[in-house]
Amino acid sequence: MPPLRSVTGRTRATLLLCLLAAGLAVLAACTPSHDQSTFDPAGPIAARQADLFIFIFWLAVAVFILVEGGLIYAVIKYRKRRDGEMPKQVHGNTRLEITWTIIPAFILLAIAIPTVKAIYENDAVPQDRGEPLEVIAIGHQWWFEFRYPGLEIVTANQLHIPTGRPVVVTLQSEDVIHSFWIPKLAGKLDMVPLNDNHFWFLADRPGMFYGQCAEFCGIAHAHMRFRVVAAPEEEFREWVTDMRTPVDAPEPDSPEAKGRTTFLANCSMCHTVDSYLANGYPTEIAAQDRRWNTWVESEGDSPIVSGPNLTHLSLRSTLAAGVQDLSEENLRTWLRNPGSIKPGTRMQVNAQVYATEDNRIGLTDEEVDNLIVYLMSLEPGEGGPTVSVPPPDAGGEPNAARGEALFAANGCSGCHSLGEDTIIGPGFKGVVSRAGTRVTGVSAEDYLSESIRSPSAFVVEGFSDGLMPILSTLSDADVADLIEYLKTIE
Ligand code: HEC
Ligand code: HEC
Ligand SMILES: [Cu+2]
Repeated sequence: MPPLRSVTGRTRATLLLCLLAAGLAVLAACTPSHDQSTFDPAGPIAARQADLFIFIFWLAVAVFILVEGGLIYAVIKYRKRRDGEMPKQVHGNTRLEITWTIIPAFILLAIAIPTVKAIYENDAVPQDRGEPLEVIAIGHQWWFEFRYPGLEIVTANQLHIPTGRPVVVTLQSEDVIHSFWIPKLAGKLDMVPLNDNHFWFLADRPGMFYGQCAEFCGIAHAHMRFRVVAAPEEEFREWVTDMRTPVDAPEPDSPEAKGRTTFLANCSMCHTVDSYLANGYPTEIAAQDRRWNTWVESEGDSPIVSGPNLTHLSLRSTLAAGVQDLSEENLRTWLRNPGSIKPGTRMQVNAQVYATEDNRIGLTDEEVDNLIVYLMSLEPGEGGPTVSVPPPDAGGEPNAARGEALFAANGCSGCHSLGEDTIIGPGFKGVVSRAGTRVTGVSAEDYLSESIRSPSAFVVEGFSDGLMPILSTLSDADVADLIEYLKTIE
């Protein structure tokens, strides 16, 4: 290394400037007006964490000034003054050494008391702030799933909560370790596979808060974000009602209708769009488990993986797990080539529709346009919340009217017309009379109930397997009623 003297005045000035600029950049990270700043807490958990940080910070500043001051004092006072002359050599000073052992012990105690207190306070869900809202947050590579077991809602990447009421979160992970962090509200806590973590938080004021996975979990870790929308109780209730309200059926032959058909054929194996249905919640949970297991069993090679629930997508404000705003333009870029927004998404790696030469979507521009119109039309319709299917008849007789309700409520009509036309699955005109002739030795009833329960058991010629969803929530009575309804389709 050249001696320091050779550094010219100009380089030194440049170096100093660089250092100052770097310092300024670091300080700028502390501005409370940043979306991910911890210096602008919006709830008690984050506030306690910030208070602790500030307290420890000033203690550290005091220690820094004392220690560095002592150091600088000693360096100047006892510096070498004349050539060849050794300064006075000293060894040990019991009194000083005891002092500087005791002082740090007291400092650690001063830090430990409020820290332990805050740990206990942050652990106890407040009893006087209304009934806690229960949420299950699940980390996936690279997006967040949110389930509301009490409200039977499933969504992704955007968590809605009421202000002023505690939210109790169960943290889970499907694949690797992720970490749940909403800088202005709470965190960080790890999401560990096969080991649930629990915590709670509360938003004191309404707002759109930024969340981020805080664990290096893979290639798109930095692109694994989410939003928390905190709104007054009434607004939150409106969102809950919206999420339980079906979309209006698209006009036949409209771009939405065409987009829906493209979606059912290419996307619905990984994405659910109708969790507002009567059985939507348990159905989606079972479907996600199945998608995930399919992926694991194939060692990552299956055309099906668990994907974000897209029910009422247009109510969300972001795309690709909080990375971009939701807009038609961004959707187009995302659908054509997800990797241009987020490298390594399983959507592009696994979906059949991207198994093209250049890994771009294997659909025409028109099909993509229709898909976009369809996705943007996913919003609560005029029809009001889902009419639930009545309970099965007590007598045990199959009930065609109830079967018709089940047919609509479970989305069968999206894929099966009542005529001869194929939508995604065969049209159901005369389905019962042909059912008995489909497979030799299998009666019509058995064929139909098997086709509904495990669609892969018999695959109709000319159709591909894996498109019809497995509706594991259908009871025996449900299947009997569905068949009774199919019998009425001439
Ligand atoms: C192999 C399963 C799979 C298929 C098939 C698939 N996707 Fe996806 N999709 C995913 C996964 C996984 C993600 C999450 C990507 C991420 O954020 O890392 C995703 C994300 C999305 C998102 C963003 C959701 C959000 O909230 O950020 C949209 C929109 C979407 N997909 C639409 C589609 C459409 C339209 C199709 C059909 C052309 C499709 N997907 C086919 C797995 C799939
Ligand atoms: C996403 C599209 C989709 C949905 C939703 C769907 N199906 Fe299907 N269904 C298919 C496809 C594709 C086939 C043909 C391939 C096969 O046999 O698995 C099929 C086949 C069938 C068959 C066999 C028909 C025959 O001609 O042999 C029956 C019965 C059936 N579906 C009933 C239902 C019922 C009842 C529901 C609602 C609970 C339903 N499907 C929901 C796509 C769908
Ligand atoms: Cu992560």
